[in-house]
Amino acid sequence: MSVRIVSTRPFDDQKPGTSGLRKKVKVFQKANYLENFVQSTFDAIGDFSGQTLVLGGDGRFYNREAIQTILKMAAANGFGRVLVGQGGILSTPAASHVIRKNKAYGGLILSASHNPAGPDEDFGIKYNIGNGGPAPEGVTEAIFARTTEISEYKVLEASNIPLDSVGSFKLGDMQVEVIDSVHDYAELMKSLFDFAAIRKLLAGGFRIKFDAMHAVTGPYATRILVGLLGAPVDSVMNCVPKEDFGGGHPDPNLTYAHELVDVMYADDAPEFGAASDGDGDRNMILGNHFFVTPSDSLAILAANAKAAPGYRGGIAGIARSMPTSAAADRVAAAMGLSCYETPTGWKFFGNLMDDGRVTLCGEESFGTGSNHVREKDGLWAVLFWLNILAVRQTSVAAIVHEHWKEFGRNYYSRHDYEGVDSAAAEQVLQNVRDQFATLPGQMLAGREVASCDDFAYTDPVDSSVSRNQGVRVLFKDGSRIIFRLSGTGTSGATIRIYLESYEADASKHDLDAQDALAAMITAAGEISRLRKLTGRDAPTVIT
Ligand code: G16
Repeated sequence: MSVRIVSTRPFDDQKPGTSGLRKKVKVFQKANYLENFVQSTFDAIGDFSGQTLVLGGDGRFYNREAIQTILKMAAANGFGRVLVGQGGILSTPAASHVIRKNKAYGGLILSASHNPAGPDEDFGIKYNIGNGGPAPEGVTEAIFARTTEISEYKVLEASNIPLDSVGSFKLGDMQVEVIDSVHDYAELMKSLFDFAAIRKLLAGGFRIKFDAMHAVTGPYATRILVGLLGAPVDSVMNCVPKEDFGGGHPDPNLTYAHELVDVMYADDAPEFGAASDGDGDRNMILGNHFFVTPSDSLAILAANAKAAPGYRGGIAGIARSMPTSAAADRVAAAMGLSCYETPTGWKFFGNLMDDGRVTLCGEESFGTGSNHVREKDGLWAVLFWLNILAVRQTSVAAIVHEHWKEFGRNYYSRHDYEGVDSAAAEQVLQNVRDQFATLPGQMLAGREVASCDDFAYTDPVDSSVSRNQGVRVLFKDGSRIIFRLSGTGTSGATIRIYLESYEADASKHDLDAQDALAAMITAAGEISRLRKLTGRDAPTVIT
């Protein structure tokens, strides 16, 4: 087997976004496109000779082909060992755990998360560092810089490795271990949660429904919920990963997870429902006829953390992304804990966790997790909720209502306008920026504007600064309107508008969030002139 050095030319569109490089499959299939990005990553990450790389993906179309290419490139570039998930499957949180457990140098995760899959849809690749978390901006910038000047890549001339059963193979001087995709992750979950109590809850007739949306969590949910916790087989749905995710959009929200939503809002609905996304890091939590917002979920997990054995000793602190509601801040204040507000993107939590400042982290974008790995973790959140329900012996809705009664309710909603013309989307944000000087002091939606800014974050651990992370209109009563452009889409632009207002009075906690926020929603449209610029009358998705 010999190493081939292939000449190549840079592509001008390989800048990683919020979470790695995401493009249409057809783009990744262009000659040298994947290879350029992988070689640029290898060139940028330092000296890994003889070290271990973790490799796996969410099983979407092009996963298997990309894995074979990357294995041959890893061998040619001097890695000592690659741990690859069986069938090429590793959920994002499982990959994070495998990196940490094996003290790997890093990992390549092949996923475009919740974006649709198939020959005409999306593919993605991201590099995670040795702590198991997404590469911080310094690393992604170095990778991007390398993509702009790359002139050759290295690949081993070799046959493909069989991925479908666990085994050990040699690829040149490099060892390839095809590992069970679920085992290590399931062991980690057992160490954090009271499996005996959850098993008892489920055996007592507490009915659950988990929707893997034809994506990566299927094998994990089946082994853990059905195999280890004894849930009936029909407690899981869409649990065989498909290369096109069944033609769906595996984003666990009320719009895209409608199959689960229909089950949870039917007359004979189970007590608990949950869904995860393409690569297994997002989660949506539902009760019988009840939706838990991701922001509330983070706050509730924090307030009830001691129910789970893994967190019985207490939590160090909480972090949330800036657009996430301040519900968790109230819990942190009551518990005497620090609460950090970071830009959107799980990568910003890594330093805080590594430095021991926070245990729980969460984002409004259906992401919750803890320092057990360095990624958000969908099934972890499901098990945490089941553990709390097993201890408290009440319903999801009752837990949330009691939480609001104690801490107040942060009414919250996100309005997404997908596939908008990029220039128009930029202008929507600019329109608000143009009023930064005049808005403060004005009344908007019946509230006084306190200040406006472009959110900037200084990492308290390494002092790195990230600017332009969202346009904020902050009100005197704590309400907020935030405008941000998505960093994960692959065509056009997606405008996200995040709306939040706080209500302490428990007699006013039963409004529909859209009604409670109606005046703010109108105000957001007016100050941004969104309708005129985009031609849109209504959001594509409301969560
Ligand atoms: C990714 C990041 C998340 C982030 C989300 C935001 O999620 O991992 O930390 O909250 O993007 O996406 P956007 O920039 O579109 O608002 P995922 O699940 O796609 O990897």
